[in-house]
Amino acid sequence: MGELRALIFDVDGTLADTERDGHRVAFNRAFASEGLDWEWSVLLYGELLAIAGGKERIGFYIKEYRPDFAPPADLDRFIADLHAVKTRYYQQLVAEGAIPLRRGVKRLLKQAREQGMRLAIATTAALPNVTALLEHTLGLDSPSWFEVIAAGDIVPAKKPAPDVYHYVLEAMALNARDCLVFEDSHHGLLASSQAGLKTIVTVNTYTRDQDFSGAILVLNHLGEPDQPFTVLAGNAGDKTYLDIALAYHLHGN
Ligand code: XBP
Ligand code: MG
Repeated sequence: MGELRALIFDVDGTLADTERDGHRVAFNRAFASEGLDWEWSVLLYGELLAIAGGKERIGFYIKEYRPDFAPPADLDRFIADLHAVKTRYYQQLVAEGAIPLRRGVKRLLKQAREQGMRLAIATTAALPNVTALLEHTLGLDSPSWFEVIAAGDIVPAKKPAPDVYHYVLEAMALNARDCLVFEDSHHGLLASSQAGLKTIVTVNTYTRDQDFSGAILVLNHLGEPDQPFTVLAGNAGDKTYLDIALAYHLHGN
């Protein structure tokens, strides 16, 4: 058993509910502004979330849902340009304050910092989207709270592949047994578990029916002293919100 030294966070769905009212809306705005009659409903977007990464998701949609679409000669370029437009819309939404942090996230990050816990991020989303979200929700200096922000195309194989977690562990020179991960999705849990990392899951509306059997604890959210979490699987003892003491306890078990 290692000593708990670092917390590693997923972003989308974990730090904030970014997907339905953030990424999805930004994709739709980009489609409209590029003259495409594509519209990703809340329901359809739930299906498309099976594909991690914005560029990969657009490519999958074209292939599987738009047989009518005549692809341009350089499809990768077309997708990359469309995704760049989407990234601008996403950043606008973040700047407007449309995407708040999930319950308990700010408190836990602050406490972790006060106690000298090392922090990192492992996400499939593009780096500018991650830094924009952090800056607007936690302050301009907050990206520097994280020793490593592994994002987007930093590894070729995105979640559910474990590569992004391997990248973080190597960059921090840590063993998997020295860390705890926070994820919100089955794909995310697959990625972290395959890297040998103990994982706490906070579900959201898109992920609550997924399989989290490999997680050490599954919660509806991290909770606050006056807003207790609900334990969906695992054992949090008599705790009602996730703090560093509970993180140590879960890691040691
Ligand atoms: C996040 C994703 C991302 C976002 C879109 O997954 O799947 O693709 O939906 O981000 P995870 P970009 O939470 O597992 O990291 O458009 O910036 O790629
Ligand atoms: Mg996620």
